[in-house]
Amino acid sequence: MGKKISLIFGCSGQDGALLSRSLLKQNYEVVGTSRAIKTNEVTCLRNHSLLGIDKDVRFKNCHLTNFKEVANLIDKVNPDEIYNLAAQSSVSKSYKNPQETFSSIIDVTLNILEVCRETNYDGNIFFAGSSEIFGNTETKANIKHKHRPLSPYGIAKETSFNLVELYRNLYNIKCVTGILFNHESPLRNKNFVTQKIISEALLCTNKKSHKVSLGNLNVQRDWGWAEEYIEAFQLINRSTSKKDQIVCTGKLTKLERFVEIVFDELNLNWKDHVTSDSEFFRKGEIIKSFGDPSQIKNDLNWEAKVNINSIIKKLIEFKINSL
Ligand code: F7E
Repeated sequence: MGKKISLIFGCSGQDGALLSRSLLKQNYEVVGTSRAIKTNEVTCLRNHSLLGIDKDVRFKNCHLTNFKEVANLIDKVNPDEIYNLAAQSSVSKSYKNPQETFSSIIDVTLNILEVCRETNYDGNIFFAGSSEIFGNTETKANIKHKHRPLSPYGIAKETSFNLVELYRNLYNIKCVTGILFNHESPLRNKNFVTQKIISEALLCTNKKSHKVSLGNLNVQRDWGWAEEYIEAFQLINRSTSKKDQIVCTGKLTKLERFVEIVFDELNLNWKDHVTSDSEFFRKGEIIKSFGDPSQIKNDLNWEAKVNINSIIKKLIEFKINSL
C-alpha cells in the first residue's frame, strides 16, 4: 500500500511547517500550498528549511481564491486528509486590509468546501479557527461561548467556522474546526508580540539604552506551545465524532507579566526598557482571551503540557542559539 497523503493549504507558516514535520515523521506524503510560493520562494521555504524538511514537502502553486485551481489540485493530489491553515493571519493587519483578510479566509474556506461537496470528497478536513471569534472572554470560552468578534480577522474566522458547521450538517462533509488560542514557537515572525519582545529584549542585553515600544500591556492571553497544538489538529481531524474543539491551555498571562519573565530571564529590568505606545494599540482590542480545555481533554485526551515559563525559556534559548 502507498503512503497516505496529507494536503496542507497554507503550508509555509509556523503551523504548516510544524504540521508538515509531524506528518512526515508518521510517514505521510505531504503536499503544501502557500501564498508565499508565487511571490518569494525563499520566504515560503524558510520555516521548512529551519526544520530541515524543505526537500521533503511537495510544494504546489495554487491560487486558493480560484475555484478551478483548488478543484484541480484536490483532484490531482487525491489526499487522504486536508488541513486548511491558509489565511492572512495577522489580526492587526486585518484592520488595515479587511478585504484581503476576508478573501484569504472566507473565499478559500468556501472553495475547499464546495470542491469537496461537488466531488463527494470522503476524506477528513480540518479548518484552523481562531479564538478571535469570541472577542473578550470574562470566563473561559467553551464551545458554546457567545461569539463577539472585534476585528475583520475575527469576523472572517467566524464566517469560516459557520461554513464548516453548515457543510458538515447539510452535506455530510467530514469537516471540523479547531478553535485555536494563541500558540507560539520560534517560527513565529516578528509581527507577533512574543517574537517581538524576545528579539527586542536580546537587543537590550547588548545596548543598555535600547528602548522597546509595545502596545497595551494589560491584555491577557492564553498562550500555548505550537508544537503541541499541531498534534491536536490531527486528533481533531481524524476523530470519527466530527466535533469542533477548543485548543487552549486554560491559563491566562498578562502581557506585562510575559515581558517581565523575558527580561528577568536575561537579568534585565523591563521597566528600564519597555514603554507602552499608542501606535501599537488596536482599534478593537480584546483585553482578555482564554479558553476551556476540558472538552478536548475528555473527548480526545489532548492537553497542553508546556507552561508559559517553559514557552518563554524555549523561545529565548532558540533565539540565542540562532544568533
Ligand atoms: O498579539 C498585544 C496585541 O499579534 C497578542 C494569531 O495567531 O492569535 C494571534 O493573534 C496581543 C494582542 O497575536 C503589541 O494587541 C501589545 O492583544 O501576538 P499578537 P494576536 O493578534 O492575538 C490569534 C488567536 C490568531 O488567531 C491569530 O492568527 O499582544 N500587543 N503590543 C502587541 N501585539 C503585537 N503584534 N505587537 C505589539 O507591539
